[in-house]
Amino acid sequence: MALTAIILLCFAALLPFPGLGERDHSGELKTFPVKVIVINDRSEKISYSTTVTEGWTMFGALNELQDSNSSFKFTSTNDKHYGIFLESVNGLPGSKKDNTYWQLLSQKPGGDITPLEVGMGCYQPQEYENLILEFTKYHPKRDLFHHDL
Ligand code: B12
Repeated sequence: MALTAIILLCFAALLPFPGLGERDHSGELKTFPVKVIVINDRSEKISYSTTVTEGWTMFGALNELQDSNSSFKFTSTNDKHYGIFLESVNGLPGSKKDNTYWQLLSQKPGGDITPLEVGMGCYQPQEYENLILEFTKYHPKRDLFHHDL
């Protein structure tokens, strides 16, 4: 009986569980601050702070901010190919009719402001990053082929 238990334990120790026990599964994920800057249709800038855990997406960061600060609100829709689309911020929606949308931009410490190349359901914010949500008008014909961001 004891021998069977020892054999089973040795076998279990050899089983491949890749990742388990490594840093990512140790429960020691770092949390860090990010800023969310909203630039609305009147070009007013409102700056918010929130805390993000390593590996969260931008969608997670915006949800955390919404849960902790009643003056920030957003809504999103699901695109079946590209994932989560930011639809409205603080009650102001983008509109296909008016060719407006909320553009997603980022500024890392000491860096330039650049548009994100993926949606907020994929993008993972980094430490001290500024996530910028800017209400923007697009040119429908030109943007059908590329983003002039
Ligand atoms: C036109 C276009 C837009 C227009 C769509 C509005 C409209 N009424 O047409 C606008 C300017 C709003 C737009 C915005 C963005 N877009 Co865009 N867009 C395109 C483009 C050039 C064509 C899409 C299209 O019309 N297809 C034809 C129609 C018939 O198919 P459809 O499935 O109905 O198209 C819809 C979706 O594509 C959706 N959509 C467009 N862009 C995005 C981005 C995301 C993240 C989501 C979830 C949905 C989505 O809007 C279309 C109309 O409803 C594609 C590239 C391409 N050539 O395909 C990039 C593309 C889809 N967009 C992209 C990106 C990154 C964005 C932005 C995140 C850019 C930014 N930094 O802000 C934002 C979304 C921000 C947000 N609020 O969440 C990437 C997606 C990459 C990815 N893996 O996530 C693509 C592939 C361009 C690229 N190569 O970088 N976009």
